[in-house]
Amino acid sequence: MSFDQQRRDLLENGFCYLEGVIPPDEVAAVRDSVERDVWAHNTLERPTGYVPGFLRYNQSAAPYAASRRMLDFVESLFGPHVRISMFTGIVNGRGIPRGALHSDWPYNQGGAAHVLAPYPDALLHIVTMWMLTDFTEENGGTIVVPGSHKRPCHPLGGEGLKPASGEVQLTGKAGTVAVFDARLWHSVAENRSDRDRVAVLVRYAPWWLNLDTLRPGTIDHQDIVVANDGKDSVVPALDRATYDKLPASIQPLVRYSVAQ
Ligand SMILES: O=C(O)CCC(=O)C(=O)O
Repeated sequence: MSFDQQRRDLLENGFCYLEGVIPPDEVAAVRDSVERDVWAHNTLERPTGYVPGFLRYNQSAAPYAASRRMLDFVESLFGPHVRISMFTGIVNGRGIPRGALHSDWPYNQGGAAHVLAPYPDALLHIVTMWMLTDFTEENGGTIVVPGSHKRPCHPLGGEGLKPASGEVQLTGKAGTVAVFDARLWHSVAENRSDRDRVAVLVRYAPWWLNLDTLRPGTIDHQDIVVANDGKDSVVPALDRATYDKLPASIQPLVRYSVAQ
């Protein structure tokens, strides 16, 4: 599929696929190390493995997330000086149940810091799901609702737990990256297989999007998140020693998040 078609899919349907971003002969090593480190640093109960700030523990996907192929795509939408806003290791273990349909930060109305619905019709934040095992319907390829990024809000309350008309699952070979607009309604799908589904979730932001509400210790996190109900996504800072050891290609994308 051409670059232009991928961009059109993202803008019109809310998502697209970039295939082979991690080459087939390299993806197994990335998967094994991500799976190991998600379970080593997970704070949730199996079958949910979810580790925000994953670059602190594992850098195996970093060179791909900062590759020219990825950045050319993201920069074609945001321009230069893009940032990685979140880098999360995910293992959806066998047996994980379906989750609620939602939009991601900064649109998620459940977070303390959010863009007020009705959403502006503009792409502000990009979510990328890196398939490290093949994603299938059986093992819980993420559920998405094509075109839902054009709707004014995500389902609220218990509504998100109901299947939505037209929903599909993100499927593809390991090494594929599914790219979606953060407004797109999506949810965890049940993993009905006998194997864990392994991924990293990398979110990209333009330089002008305020990421401080995600960062404990900043004035905006204190005033907008903590001083209200305190509920929102948190991205732990990178310490200087970890940052210095990151591949040089990814450093400009995460430099803003180094602990002062
Ligand atoms: O793991 C998945 O398939 C979806 C994850 C998700 O919905 C999220 O992190 O916002």
